[in-house]
Amino acid sequence: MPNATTSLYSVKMRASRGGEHISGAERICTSEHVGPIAASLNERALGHPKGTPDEIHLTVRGVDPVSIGYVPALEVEEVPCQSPEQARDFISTRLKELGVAAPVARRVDELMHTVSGLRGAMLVDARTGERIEPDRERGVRVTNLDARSQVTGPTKNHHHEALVLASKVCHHPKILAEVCISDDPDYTTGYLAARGTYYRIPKIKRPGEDVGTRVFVCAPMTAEEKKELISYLENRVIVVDDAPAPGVAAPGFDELCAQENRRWREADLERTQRVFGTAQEATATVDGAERVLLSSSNYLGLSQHPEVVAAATGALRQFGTGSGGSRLTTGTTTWHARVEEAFASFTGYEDAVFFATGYQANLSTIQALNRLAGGNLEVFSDQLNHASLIDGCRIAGLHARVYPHRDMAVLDKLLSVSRSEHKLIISDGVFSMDGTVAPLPSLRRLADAYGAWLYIDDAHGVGTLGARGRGTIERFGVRPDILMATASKALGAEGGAVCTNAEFAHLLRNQARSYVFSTATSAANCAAVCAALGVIDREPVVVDKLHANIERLSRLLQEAGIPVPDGGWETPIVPIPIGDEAHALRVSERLQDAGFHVPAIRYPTVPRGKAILRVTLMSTITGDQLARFVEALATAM
Ligand code: PML
Ligand code: MG
Repeated sequence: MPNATTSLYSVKMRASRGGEHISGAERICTSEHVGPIAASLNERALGHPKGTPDEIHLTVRGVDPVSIGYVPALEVEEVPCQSPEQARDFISTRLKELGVAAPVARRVDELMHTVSGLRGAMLVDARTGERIEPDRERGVRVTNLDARSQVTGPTKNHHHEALVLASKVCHHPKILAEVCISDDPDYTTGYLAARGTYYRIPKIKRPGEDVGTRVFVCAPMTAEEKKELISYLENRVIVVDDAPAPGVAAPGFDELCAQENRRWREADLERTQRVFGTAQEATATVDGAERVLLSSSNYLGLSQHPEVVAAATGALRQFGTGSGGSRLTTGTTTWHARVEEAFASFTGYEDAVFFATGYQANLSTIQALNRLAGGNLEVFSDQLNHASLIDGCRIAGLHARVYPHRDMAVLDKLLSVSRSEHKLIISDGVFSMDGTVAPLPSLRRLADAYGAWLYIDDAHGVGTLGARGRGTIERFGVRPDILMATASKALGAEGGAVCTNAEFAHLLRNQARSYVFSTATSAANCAAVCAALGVIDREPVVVDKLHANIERLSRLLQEAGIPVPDGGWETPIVPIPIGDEAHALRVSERLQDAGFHVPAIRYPTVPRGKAILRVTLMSTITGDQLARFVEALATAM
């Protein structure tokens, strides 16, 4: 029923993965803010360091404005605390000052440090020290609250959210005090709130310590009063009239960075780099030790091919190292013009536009396509697409409709209900983590049926698929409207070429931002790419060698009882399923020790519990090396 006064809504977000809680947040707002707030809470859920949720619940519920209570924010006082021991002393002293008997204060301290993992807070009777909440497993969850000063951001503001919550809690006459330690292992500031003051206590726990809970110390109550209190905490809508808290300094730059890095590490997202002392050849020096290299994208070994190196050296002598500007200023040499012609003729398109990296090519091309569509491009994107395609959509402000990996039935359905004039289907040609190939014929058919443009990023297909190494387009005999071919993988150099019709190529040269505003890649790099394309053209045997290695590895794996798809693998990316993250790391370590460099790929690059070893093959790896590898793999697993 429409309200006589302003309509207010409560917007709540709850995100989980496999049933496990990841994050939650809520806001109260007027109708025009519902959309943006829901979007920002959704973004927060998706960007949470604990991982990508598989379920996000967004609830929007009308709130009767007359029922809302307004309460003042607590005054914030910073406690100069140097250690968890000092924090405990401070809390027990303060509780005693509030009239809490020593044994009860000790009981609160004990609960704070032994109970964790509750979704809600514990209620403790100030006279007996007993827990009085009805559900001990869950505690009492304080919800339906917000602040007037709408402090929001893409990440959680612990302090502000806690201040708002404590202000609601302590406003109730039956609450004598609230004590809180964050359940975030990295967030070491906690608080005690009582009598209008929020005592902010730094170093309440040690970083990484697995404690975290809230205790509400309550005055003695009748059963009826307790019911009323719980209903207030859970259901009563409270807006906290907060002023920006004085004296609460934001963490300094260093501290903020350290916090974020720690969070990343704790979430198991931190990665380290391997340092190579030699070229990307079948045998390479990795972190000072010699290893058979089974993780490079130098699929055809062209980065060391004498012709490729000679071409780069010649151009280096003639043009020097840098290009001195963007393609539209000084950055176009004869080699830049030649590399674009070479790509166009290699792939059979009217023209090609060469960017410094494939990543830049995808970003700017999607942006330009959206602009071409008047800002109304509707994008349909495979769930496993490369980050550069996802980022391209994001940077263009597009919300892509994501279809399950290679699921043409779902794509068909999504396209059939689309009302957009301009539609774009984007897909990797070869998927970089699972080595699968996009169903190009079906994609082309659907694109034609629904009047969509088809964009294929064939970074891992060019040079590796098809008898002549033209990639997925040759493998299927299908022509996308836009083909992004990279020079950085099978071609052994750097850069990304957008192969397309003459008009769109012309448009890109004028409007693609990373082409216009980024310094061009060097002439030497362009010369290397031209030579690499020439080698594949003249000596398709390098491609045959790669195909032979893919077949050989598939056979060896099968013989060793390691799962391989029917008919064997088709691309040089061969994922070995392991499952458990820790086990994958162990297997990878054991292989290192046995002389093979194969990285473990873990969540979040692949789903949790689906860790793989990602083997990539080069044409230069010998049959003997592969046989020894599979033997070592079987032992390591
Ligand atoms: C929580 O994570 O829920 C509690 C955060 C405590 C915030 C303390 C502060 O910084 O004021
Ligand atoms: Mg918390």
